[in-house]
Amino acid sequence: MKLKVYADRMSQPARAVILFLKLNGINYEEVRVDIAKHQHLTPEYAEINPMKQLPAIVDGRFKLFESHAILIYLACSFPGVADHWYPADVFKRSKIHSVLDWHHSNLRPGPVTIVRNTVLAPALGRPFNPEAAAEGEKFLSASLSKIESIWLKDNGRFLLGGNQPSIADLSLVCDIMQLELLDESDRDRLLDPYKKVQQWIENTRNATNPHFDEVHKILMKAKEKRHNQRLNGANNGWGGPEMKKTLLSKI
Ligand SMILES: N[C@@H](CCC(=O)N[C@@H](CS)C(=O)NCC(=O)O)C(=O)O
Repeated sequence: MKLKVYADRMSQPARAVILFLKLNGINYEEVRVDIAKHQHLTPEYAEINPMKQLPAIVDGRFKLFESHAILIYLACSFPGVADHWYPADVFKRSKIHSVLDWHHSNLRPGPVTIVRNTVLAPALGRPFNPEAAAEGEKFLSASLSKIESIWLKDNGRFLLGGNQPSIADLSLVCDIMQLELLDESDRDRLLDPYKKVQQWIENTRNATNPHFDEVHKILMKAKEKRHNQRLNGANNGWGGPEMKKTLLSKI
């Protein structure tokens, strides 16, 4: 039975999983679970992922949630996955686990908090919350500094050195890419001080294209639509009825 991936491409960890599958030519069926329509909260989906979050996979009778665990499972159980994604060497593998564990409670909350309390707030039925967004910015800056001073300190192309990316690069970059939803000037302001991070994002993108751009197309479309609405002077921004419609069809 074909591997099923439950995903909404507006979700960062879902994009990381889809990107990995595409890069490795793994045959799968993408089952769209629309977060905006609360499809992840249905009892049917809870049977697949009791946490009611995306992504999740079903491989035959085996069900799995949590994107890091999914990436590791896929790397280990499908033939033909190149070693650099999740090396057999226990030392290299452990270094990947270390980055991934750090990612969950350090890098991830920054972009999530910023985007949720600014551009997505109205579509999520929440008020804008500049204080929370500012906290998110602090969190993000601290994490980007750590990435530069620890994993990119020797100017390697990827987080674990070497010339090829691992699952850790996919996972972390997909989270940072969520900043594309912000105003261009805000995104640039946040990333500008981190030249090594910018270079690493570009390295990962180049190493994984055309799939990288394809999985992120949904973000770019949402961003472009917002930009056009602003140019047309539509008085609705992210909170207005038009953008709300766009986002609700995309997040
Ligand atoms: N640690 C989880 C995070 C999953 C997660 O937060 N998914 C979000 C989308 S990015 C979600 O499903 N949110 C809906 C909700 O929590 O109600 C993973 O890496 O898979």
